[in-house]
Amino acid sequence: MDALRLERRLIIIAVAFVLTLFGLAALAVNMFHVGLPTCLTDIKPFQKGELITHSPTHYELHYVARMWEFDPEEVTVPVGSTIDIYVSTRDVTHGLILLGTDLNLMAVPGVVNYARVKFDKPGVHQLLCHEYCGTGHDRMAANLRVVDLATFQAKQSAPVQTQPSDPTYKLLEAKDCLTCHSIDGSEGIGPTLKGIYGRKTKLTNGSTVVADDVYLRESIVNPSAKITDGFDDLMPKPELTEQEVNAIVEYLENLK
Ligand code: HEC
Ligand SMILES: [Cu+2]
Repeated sequence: MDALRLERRLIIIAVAFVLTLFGLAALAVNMFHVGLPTCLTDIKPFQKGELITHSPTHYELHYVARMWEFDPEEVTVPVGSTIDIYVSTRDVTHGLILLGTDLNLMAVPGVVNYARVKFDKPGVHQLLCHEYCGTGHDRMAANLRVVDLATFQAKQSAPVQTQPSDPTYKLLEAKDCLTCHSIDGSEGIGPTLKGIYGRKTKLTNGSTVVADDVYLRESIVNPSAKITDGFDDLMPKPELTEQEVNAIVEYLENLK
């Protein structure tokens, strides 16, 4: 008889223990907003990154990891936003951590992982890969910016490329391009870069060219090859990597 009572007591203790654990987990989720990572097998992995606005303070963010970058690389949301973050990979397994938050998700081929993060303070969070994925692993980085509402609204209404936070804008500034070239249409030591893509440019040799990718690239890496009419051969040959030249050409194509 005693053994039976003891057994019953042990069972009650065990059940109480399990219920307490569930209770604590529920408390963590509801009171302390601890996000439990979920593996969503019913969503198909996506190929493109995207920020979807559900409301001014609720966003859905699709990150795609691949060797060796994240898409999107730059995301900006206002303070107070909640973001539902979904991650996919296009190739191998990557791991995403968002510095300054609890976000830590694996990007595993074939599945979508999910976590919800709320951003209460302004700042820049770096997204990094923590799963070694090849030689470019340590280059994998992206930024998630949390800005105050006024900054966010100003950014929404202006074209993205001319934002000082744009990495290529920063590059142009760092390489002194903007001391001779404006991006707002005003004249300087050099012609304005606003609307340059597809523009008909008269050259000092009397011919006219249409500024396409090839011309833009040449104007940047070999400034003296063709001189724009009305200007002097004053542009120094810049020191740029192939990647930087690509970024600038792409930037100029979008600088309407
Ligand atoms: C010291 C001034 C100066 C700096 C610095 C400078 N440029 Fe120039 N740039 C010029 C001048 C002057 C011209 C027009 C003469 C010519 O075609 O070389 C020009 C021409 C150009 C053109 C062709 C414009 C057209 O109308 O077809 C492009 C594109 C260009 N620059 C991009 C850049 C980029 C990108 C940088 C930074 C890496 C840069 N420039 C830095 C002075 C400058
Ligand atoms: Cu990676």
